[in-house]
Amino acid sequence: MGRTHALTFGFAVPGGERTPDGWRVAWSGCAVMGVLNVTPDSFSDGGRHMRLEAAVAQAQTMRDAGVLMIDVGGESTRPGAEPVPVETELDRVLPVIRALAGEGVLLSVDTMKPEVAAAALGEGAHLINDVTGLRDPEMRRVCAEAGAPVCVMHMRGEPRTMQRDPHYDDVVAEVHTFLHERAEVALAAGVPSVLLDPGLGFGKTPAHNLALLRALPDLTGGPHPVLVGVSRKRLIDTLAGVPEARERDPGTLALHLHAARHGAALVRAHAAGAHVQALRVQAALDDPTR
Ligand code: HH2
Repeated sequence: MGRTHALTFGFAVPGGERTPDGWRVAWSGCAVMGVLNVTPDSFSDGGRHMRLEAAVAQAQTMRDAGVLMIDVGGESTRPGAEPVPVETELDRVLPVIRALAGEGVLLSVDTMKPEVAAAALGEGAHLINDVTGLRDPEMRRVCAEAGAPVCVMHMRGEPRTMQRDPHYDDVVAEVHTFLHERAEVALAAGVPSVLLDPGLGFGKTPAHNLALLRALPDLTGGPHPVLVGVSRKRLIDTLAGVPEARERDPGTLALHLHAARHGAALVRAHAAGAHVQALRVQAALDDPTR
């Protein structure tokens, strides 16, 4: 069996157990965060789940496949993406959160905006996935007040410009130090628990991404669960020559299985069912009682 990971929430959540500190969701080995983008322009699933029925059906399929949580996003963060106004993001995300709130699966919201986070948490979301790593102090306040955990991700710059010649003296040290510092700040502000994410593809060259993937044991050996997300990203094209994003699931699985073997608690994936299956097989291989 893999290592046990846990997140603490300040409110009752699906699969959560009451503890003196709040509600605890624990799992062993690597679980799946299914991606549900309610956007017209996400790089691999843009426009596919803009209708509410399509989004709900996709979420139910992922839940039934066995994902631990579903990450709902209303703003693309692909390299070069333009920001969307708060109202637009709210209009995309809130109906989906409302529809899924009773579906018995943890709901994360992929947003950089405290207004969107607050409204989504008010409608039944459980966790905030902030690709800016809580840059905005208001985001910390919103999450702490609601009792919601945060996925703290590392990004160099902003999506519009982040892939313009990113530079680090020591990418692994810089990213890991950033994540540990942001985690401390978040916990000190009252956020009940955090996930850490090295932010693969966010202001990083292929060499930076590979260095971070190879250094995962340094990050996963720490006190916080680690999320890894390379699903269908350009890195797979660079490594294996797959220009079409939707054809990158085999390469995604190879990298996510590596992440799982090196201690990742969650992988963020579009092909959620394939990931649940592959991770179960890998976990069985690693289980000496089988
Ligand atoms: N990657 C994307 C979006 N959000 N969040 C975390 N924590 N980690 C990631 O690696 C990550 C993320 C980009 O992928 P996707 O959501 O498919 O595309 P888009 O940003 O175009 O909607």
